[in-house]
Amino acid sequence: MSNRITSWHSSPSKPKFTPPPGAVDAHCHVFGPEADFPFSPKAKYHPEDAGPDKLFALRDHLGFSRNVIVQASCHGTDNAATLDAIAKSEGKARGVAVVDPDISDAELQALHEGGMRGVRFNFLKRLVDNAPKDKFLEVAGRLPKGWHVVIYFEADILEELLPFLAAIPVPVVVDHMGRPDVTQGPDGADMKAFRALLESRDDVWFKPTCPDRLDPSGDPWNQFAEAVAPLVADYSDRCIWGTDWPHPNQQNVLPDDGHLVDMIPRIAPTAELQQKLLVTNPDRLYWAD
Ligand code: 0GY
Repeated sequence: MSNRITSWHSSPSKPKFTPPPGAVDAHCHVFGPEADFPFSPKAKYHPEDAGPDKLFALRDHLGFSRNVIVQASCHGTDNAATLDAIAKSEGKARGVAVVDPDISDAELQALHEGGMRGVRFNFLKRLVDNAPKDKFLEVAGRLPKGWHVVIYFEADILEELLPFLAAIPVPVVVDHMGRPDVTQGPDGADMKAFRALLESRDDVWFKPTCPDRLDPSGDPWNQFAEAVAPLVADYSDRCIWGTDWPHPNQQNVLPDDGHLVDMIPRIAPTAELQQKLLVTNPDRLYWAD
């Protein structure tokens, strides 16, 4: 592969919104550095290095206290780069791993000790070659205590995934709300289907994240704000928020992370909602022990 992608804004603005003390950016990634942590031969994109130093500088710039680092698909099932970033965070980061479903129980336990608290199952065909549901369920049944599953899919496959989602024996956190079409508005078909999933069990969580990916109208992403705020209000105990830095695969318009942070008071307008979204909820999932 060639043409390394720089997918992040070079000088994000300072947000107007000040996150509360202890706030967690609960969806971000690290890339490499490649010299230490080579990308997977199966990676679908080849990013520039975006290591822990850059991530922690952004955390401080945006006014956050902690990170949840989600293993990105470009690193495949080798979690070394993510574990390295967690280790360098001085207790300020936890992680979500991507694993080979044949992983041993001892290896899962080692990931727990390295700060992982969940596994991610990715169903995006442009990012991964296959997503073996039966094997995913097998590994979900033997995760370390307190772990959850993070799942990434697009709205058009939600219906076919329902039996699989219902069978997952631990809490489920849905990346970017399963990528609904936010232009349909808060009562559109995609949001209705996603609400039905949230109603189907009380341990399905979601990330009201990625306006830059979901709202074609662009920054300031008004359609995203309109479609998503009611979801956060109605399910305020089950949402966590993140920047998605370094925005894997973004190439045309790179989101200003300060502007992404300024989406928070638009989807969570009260101090109480902001505290849940940024502190209480991620604490329950990632810092319970
Ligand atoms: C995201 C979104 C994307 C990429 C990945 O692991 C990844 O490569 O998650 C995407 O391209 O939509 O949440 O980071």
